[in-house]
Amino acid sequence: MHTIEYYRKEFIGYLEQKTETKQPKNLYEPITYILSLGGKRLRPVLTLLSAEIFGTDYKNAMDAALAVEVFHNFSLVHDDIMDDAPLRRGKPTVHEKWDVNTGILSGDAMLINAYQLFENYRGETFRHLAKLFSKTAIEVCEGQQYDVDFETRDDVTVPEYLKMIEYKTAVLVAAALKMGAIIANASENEQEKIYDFGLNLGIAFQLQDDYLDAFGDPKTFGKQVGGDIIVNKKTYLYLKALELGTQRQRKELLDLFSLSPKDPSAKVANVKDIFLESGSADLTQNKIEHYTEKAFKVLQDLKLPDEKKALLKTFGKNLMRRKV
Ligand code: DMA
Ligand code: MG
Ligand code: MG
Ligand code: MG
Repeated sequence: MHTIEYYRKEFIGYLEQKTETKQPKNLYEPITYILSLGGKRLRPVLTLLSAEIFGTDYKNAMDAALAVEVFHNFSLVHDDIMDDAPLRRGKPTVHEKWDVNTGILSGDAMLINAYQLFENYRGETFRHLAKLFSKTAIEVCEGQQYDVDFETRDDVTVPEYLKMIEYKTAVLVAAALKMGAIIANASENEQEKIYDFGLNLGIAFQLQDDYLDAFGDPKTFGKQVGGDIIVNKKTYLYLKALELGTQRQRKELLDLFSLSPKDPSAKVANVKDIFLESGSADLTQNKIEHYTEKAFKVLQDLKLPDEKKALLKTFGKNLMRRKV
């Protein structure tokens, strides 16, 4: 086993070496642009980590890790179009730098590229990886569809929101881990457990993503702070503020979310105040912790040496302390 940082470095080396392959000529630039902007490389690191935890060399999982990362970046390019986001990793989003058509097409090409990477696996391993990948891709699309539908709905419930973030975000985190387990030939029971760990961690991750979208530091966040508020995303912060707020706070929040304001920065500031004053911001922090702890509980049932579980726990703990 190695450190998390070691897996990240190894993965970045592999990514740089492989980015040149199979890109359509006219989409080469936007694809290499988004893939080389950086980011945390969380999901591919999870695939490598999981492969070694379940007993195979991480190098055997490199192509699956790359598929996961390329898929993730495809979903980001399309996500930024859907969310009307100007910034990604501190730089203009693909549709801002080029145009929406380029964003759609380069995203599509990346999705196909990601799938093709599984061709490097054989037999049952290929079959299981490809099946998991397709299932995950469809669920992510479904989650993303709910996410945009929620922008114009005013009857979204907390369970609906939690299901939506499970689909759009957590299933990929879970699949990244399960792919490592598949490549290492882990038992079905182990595969299910590590998937479940990933789902809970992924839900915590998205809750935190939503929290940081409102309360992140604009100097380091890399995305537009307040972007979710500007486009009326029905996040946990919003739903809980409506539930917990006073009559006045609820009315103000509904008003702020019902009009497109002339001054979005005033909207963002006012909404953030309501998130804080209603107690919703604190509650969201508790919920992040709740899902992280739930993930750690699942780990207890996995038959793995303590030091391997500790590595996954460190990963989870670092994730919860992130600022970007
Ligand atoms: C993103 O949710 C989900 C997917 C599938 C890309 P989001 O829009 O909150 O992500 P981000 O904050 O990175 O734009
Ligand atoms: Mg987004
Ligand atoms: Mg989105
Ligand atoms: Mg977000």
